[in-house]
Amino acid sequence: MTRSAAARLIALEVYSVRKHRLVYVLITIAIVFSVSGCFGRSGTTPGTYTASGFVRDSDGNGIDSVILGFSGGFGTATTDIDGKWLKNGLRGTVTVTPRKTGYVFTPSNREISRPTSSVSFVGSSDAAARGKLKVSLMGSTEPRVRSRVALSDLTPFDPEVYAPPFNSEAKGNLVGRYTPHSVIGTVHGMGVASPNYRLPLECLYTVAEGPYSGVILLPAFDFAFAKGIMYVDYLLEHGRYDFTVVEMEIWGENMSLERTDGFSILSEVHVDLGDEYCDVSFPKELRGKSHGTVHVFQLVDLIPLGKRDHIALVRLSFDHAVDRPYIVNPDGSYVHDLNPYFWECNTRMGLAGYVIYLPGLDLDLSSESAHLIFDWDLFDLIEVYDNGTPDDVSDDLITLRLDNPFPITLRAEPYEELEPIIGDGVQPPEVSELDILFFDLVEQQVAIRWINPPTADFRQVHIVRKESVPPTGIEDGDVIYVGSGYMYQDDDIKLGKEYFYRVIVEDWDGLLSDGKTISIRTDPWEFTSIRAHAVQQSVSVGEMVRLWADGYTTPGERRRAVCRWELDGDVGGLTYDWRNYSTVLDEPGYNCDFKATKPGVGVVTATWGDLSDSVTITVTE
Ligand SMILES: [Ca+2]
Ligand SMILES: [Ca+2]
Repeated sequence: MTRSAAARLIALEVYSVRKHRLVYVLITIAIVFSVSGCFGRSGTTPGTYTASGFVRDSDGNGIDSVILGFSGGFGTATTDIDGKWLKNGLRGTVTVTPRKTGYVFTPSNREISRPTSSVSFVGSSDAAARGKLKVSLMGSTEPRVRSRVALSDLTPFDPEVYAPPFNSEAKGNLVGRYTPHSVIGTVHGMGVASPNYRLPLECLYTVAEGPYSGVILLPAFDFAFAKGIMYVDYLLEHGRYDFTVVEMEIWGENMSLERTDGFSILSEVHVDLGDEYCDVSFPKELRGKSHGTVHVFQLVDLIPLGKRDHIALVRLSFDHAVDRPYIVNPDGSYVHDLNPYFWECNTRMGLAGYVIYLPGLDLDLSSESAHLIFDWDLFDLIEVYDNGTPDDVSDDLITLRLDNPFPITLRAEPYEELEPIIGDGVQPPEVSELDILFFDLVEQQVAIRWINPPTADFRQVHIVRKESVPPTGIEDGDVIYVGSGYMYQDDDIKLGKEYFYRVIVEDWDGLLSDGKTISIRTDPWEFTSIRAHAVQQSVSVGEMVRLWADGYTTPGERRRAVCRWELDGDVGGLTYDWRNYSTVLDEPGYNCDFKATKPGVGVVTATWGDLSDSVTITVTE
């Protein structure tokens, strides 16, 4: 692993630790969308299936005595003290509806049609929790009135913070402005915060790798066309509309994370620069992606700031307390102890990348349900400077607008359900960036990610699945998904098979694309060795250490190994949830934490099947 790759992973880790509690909430919520298999249980009647799940509050605590009603005469189930419920003998498509006096549930019901162990709900005892909240990213490529957010008294970005030559006259004259037609980016996370809480606006999916953790699958969007990307109704629990910060983190460069760890990270700005630059190959453009007069750049290569070689994570904070846009850490270097908020708090984080504060958060969501829109003004976003040589276009400089590299505003609009759009009569284009992964972790699952096509009359996609051979069309195989989403987790799978998925786009004319097909084998992960790791092996009493275990396959590929964890030595305890500590964890997981309580030497052992590996940890006063 190169040093910079290691730095990237560390930054992700730091960030995920900081968000630990939020991730926990996220898993509670995200799991609502995941359907995982526990088929093949003994004692079930042929043709019937078993479903189970949890009902928890937004802090992750189980809610007991919730009655779950099942449509079709299948009766009810009731949650236990941990919020868990289970129902045998279901058949066909059944709607599950939770109820408990004084509680409101998100979602209010769910439809199931196959074995699943994660039909979960988030409950709130705040009866005022009503309404819907939706978040979208929208890019406008048309000239228009800038924003409904008051921008009158803003000070533009100070060009002195830009990297050379953009901080001086050396860049030459502005010779062109262009509007990108596609801005593809991976969203690392979004959230809202106030001095009293932080909550994620989660569009992420996870694959469980232990009781409280999961592999995070990051979505990617085309910011020019992404609409209605997520529903964040759970924010309305406890009347949490009084946040003063909305934040979003996006990746600025393409990054191929190891396949078993999740989908690759994407960042591509597609812009047609016309005939003048047809034969010019800019030093930082993605040559394999550029075509004709269209040039493709990673976002970070268009940002006129410094330290390109560091992590290209761009953190945008829309903050009520900010009266002008400004950049923290404009050189993009690693910040070890950033307090991301203006109020006094204990929140500390490490981050490599840019932190950009944008003003104008003035949202009132308390009176009615709302639609939060991250509105990216793409019109003339790209500027070209002649580099002081007006007669030579080959050395011209390309950058985001220097007056404001991030013309993004956040606004709230009345909530509306998706309305039909007038079709253009043309067959829709295909999805792009179609990708697939197989996971053999706590459960077995195939995950598929795609970007919906950049067409105004896009309606939804259909995913058709078939074993062993590719589906030839929408009628050939099982339709496993219909919707306008961007990711699908398929856990109704068998091991040792090859599955083909055809993703077909439907537009508002009712026209279908031919479809794109992708396939994967579901062979179980067999390890020939495992290796346990600790972030550090020498700690003081009171400190925590993260441990994890990797498994290696015969071809030598590294994958996450879901192991049993055991501590030998009276020096502390192991935990998944930072609340309960023990010497043996009763469920397997990919990672756990060790807390040191006494000086001495302890040995932590991870076991996977017949394989095991140990880490020695020395605890000092
Ligand atoms: Ca020039
Ligand atoms: Ca059409």
